[in-house]
Amino acid sequence: MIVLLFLAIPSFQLLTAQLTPPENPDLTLKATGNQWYWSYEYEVGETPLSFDSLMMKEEDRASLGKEDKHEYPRLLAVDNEVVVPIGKTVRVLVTAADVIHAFAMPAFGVKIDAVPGRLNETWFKAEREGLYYGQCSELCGKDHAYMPIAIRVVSEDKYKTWLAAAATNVGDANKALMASIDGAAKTVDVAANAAQ
Ligand SMILES: [Cu+2]
Repeated sequence: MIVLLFLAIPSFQLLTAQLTPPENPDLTLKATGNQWYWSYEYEVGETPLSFDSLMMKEEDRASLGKEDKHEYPRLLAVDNEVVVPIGKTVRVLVTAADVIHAFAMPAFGVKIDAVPGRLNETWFKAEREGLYYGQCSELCGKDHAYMPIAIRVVSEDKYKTWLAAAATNVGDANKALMASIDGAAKTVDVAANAAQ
């Protein structure tokens, strides 16, 4: 009992911290799990931006400009990444459209169930630019292993440019963003995924 008590106190504190943003979020994102991909919605402006994010097929590497297998690993790379600004508190609302999934991003310390009919809330604040990968973490059917999560953390300027372009065409916005990152000196490529 005594040992359990000592474990319980910090555990509950950590649980609360994981679910409560430390300040008013700068951006709210909604992630919806589907069999078998994620769809995202940005709460921005009058019309929310929304798009689907599917695992990249190997044959699409060239057309997506994602030939670099270190940066875009097989089974983790997606067609459309979530793009967020660095150093901002991002609230993530997580739900599912069909069965239970789970939104997990180990490098951000985020893992939360995506339950149909229920809106779970978590948050993160990315401190390094780069491309981060996570996976669905609740067995959700035959393609459970093939619905990765990819979040790209970029500077505020790049985020704003991307957001404006994404309103018309997400695919083109992503290509322009990738080009602007490749053009600049790459300080961080695939960041901190070793934390997994
Ligand atoms: Cu799943």
